[in-house]
Amino acid sequence: TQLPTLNIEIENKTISIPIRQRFQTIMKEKRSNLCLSADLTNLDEIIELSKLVGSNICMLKIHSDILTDFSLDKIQQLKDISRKFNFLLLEDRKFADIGNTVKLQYTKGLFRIVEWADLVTVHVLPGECIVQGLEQAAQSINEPRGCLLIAQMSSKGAFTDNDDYVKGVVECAKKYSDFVIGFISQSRLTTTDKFLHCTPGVHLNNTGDQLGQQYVTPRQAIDERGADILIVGRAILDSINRAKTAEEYQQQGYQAYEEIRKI
Ligand code: BMP
Repeated sequence: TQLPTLNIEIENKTISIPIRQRFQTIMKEKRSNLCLSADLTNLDEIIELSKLVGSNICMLKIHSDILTDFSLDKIQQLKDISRKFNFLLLEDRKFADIGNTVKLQYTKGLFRIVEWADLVTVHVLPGECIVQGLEQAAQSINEPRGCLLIAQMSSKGAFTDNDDYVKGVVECAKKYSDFVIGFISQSRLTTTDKFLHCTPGVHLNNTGDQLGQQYVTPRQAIDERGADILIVGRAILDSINRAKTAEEYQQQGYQAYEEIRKI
């Protein structure tokens, strides 16, 4: 398999940067390990928000299937902003079907996810064929693409709380490590720095919601849950000043990341 790469023109020379390396460079350059989970139902609002917090985040995560005004034009605008502010776009699609079906879900339909999402999330429940299907589909695009495997979930009673399952997910990541650049996780799963651990369920003021979400603080997420990237949604979205709150999570998150991971 070919490494997913981004072709960038520098002084008329084209260089290729694998998506994993690009992610790590963005984090270092921007001093940010904050992924904003923009769980809003209006893409125009997400576009405005992404300009407001663009300099504070290393990644923006969306759920395109909750948007009431999705269009390929608007998603292109968001993609342009992500390039301007230098953050990745993650579609939290949570693919969970057989290889052939996910290939279609990734490339076709209303959303044509492969055309704009740098990264997607994937359940490995169907087995490694799901990753094969997505990786194959990604090769039709002349831009780097990658995925995050959902190893563990933040919600109460998650069935991912099973050592054998998690071990299987890690094995799958190792086998397809060109396309799989990390995990959605609640603990450190590998000793190498190769895989980025992205952890949702982060909030400074709440411990959970009414529907099973469980929160830890940014420092706990990094120290106790092994996170590299903090995925933060309502803590920022529901705050009075989203820009200021995003900056707080960026600063607290990156400071803890530097101290704990000793990068
Ligand atoms: P919030 O910070 O508002 O609770 O949002 C968390 C986000 O992360 C949601 O978009 C949710 O779908 C996602 N998420 C999660 O909360 N737990 C997981 O285990 C995996 C997720 O993708």
